[in-house]
Amino acid sequence: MHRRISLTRYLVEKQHNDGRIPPELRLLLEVVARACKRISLAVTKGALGEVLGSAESENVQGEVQKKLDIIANEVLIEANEWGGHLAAMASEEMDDIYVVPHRFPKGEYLLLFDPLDGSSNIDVNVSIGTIFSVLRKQNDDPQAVDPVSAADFLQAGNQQVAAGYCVYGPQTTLVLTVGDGVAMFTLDREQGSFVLTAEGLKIPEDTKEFAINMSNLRHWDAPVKRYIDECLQGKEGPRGKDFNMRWVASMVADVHRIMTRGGVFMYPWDKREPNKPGKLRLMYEANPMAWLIEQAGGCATDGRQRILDIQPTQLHQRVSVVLGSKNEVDRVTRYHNPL
Ligand code: P6P
Repeated sequence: MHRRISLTRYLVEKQHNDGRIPPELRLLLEVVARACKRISLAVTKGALGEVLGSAESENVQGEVQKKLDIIANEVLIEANEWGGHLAAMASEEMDDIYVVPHRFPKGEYLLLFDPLDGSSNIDVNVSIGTIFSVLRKQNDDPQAVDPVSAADFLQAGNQQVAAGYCVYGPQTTLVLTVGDGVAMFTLDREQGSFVLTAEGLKIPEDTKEFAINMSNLRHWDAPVKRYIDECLQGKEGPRGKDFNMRWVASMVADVHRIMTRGGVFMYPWDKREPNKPGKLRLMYEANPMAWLIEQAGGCATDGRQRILDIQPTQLHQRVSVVLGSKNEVDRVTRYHNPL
């Protein structure tokens, strides 16, 4: 067991000892973690908190919003808007960016989040989570009419300065990177603080576990069908080993399993919506998860290119995702890019 280091102490040491993060970024990450604690409390209340069920509204994705989606979004906005560390926020649950109101001080950071990923699992008590990504506002033109716009958010994932997720499961666990590896913090509910429980996470380069929604098999492209078919053939097939399958349908939970024991997660393009590159969102799902996975020694592509190198053109654009154990992701990418 680690010497008991709180998230606050971990971030202070990153700031002072390593010079890794400036004070405003440390404040931002502490505020996001505090918001995740509040979301965790709302989630664990379940039916007792009258927070289950649909909000009878749709988000920009055309998906029915759950009450907890909206609660989580509001918690993150209210926690972060007054601190002076942000210029604006973007969320899966909001069509447009949220510019920090004039009455509050402004900062140089941009915060993006999926406030509650895995909503379809909320009402059935399966793990869900918050995903967040931090960018730095690039152009600082004080004369600009609009101090910040959606265009400021359209930066490739390789520009992130921090990324993380919080999974609300049997434990509430915050997983974070600021670019020098991945650390994991478990919420001590008695103390009300996140405590460092693992750092320097490393994803095994090989795995026997894949995560994909098999019900979409008939809709996949040939390279994905080939990869999954070879896994299903087991030790008698070309892979020479048996595979296991897991699919939680909460990206946060599936990625956390991979972060903890390896595996490969896939949400590829499929022909149900041929004009969309995939289901998952680039800016606040794929980019933060891709950076975390790479920081832990894994790989993350859209089947053809590194996710973190994709230059976004729209705030809510989607992307295919293949991420996890390096040698498996490389294989899937090879199948998409035959020589
Ligand atoms: P499907 C949750 O809605 C989500 O965005 C991801 O968390 C998850 O991996 C995926 O969608 C599940 O999608 O089509 O299997 O329900």
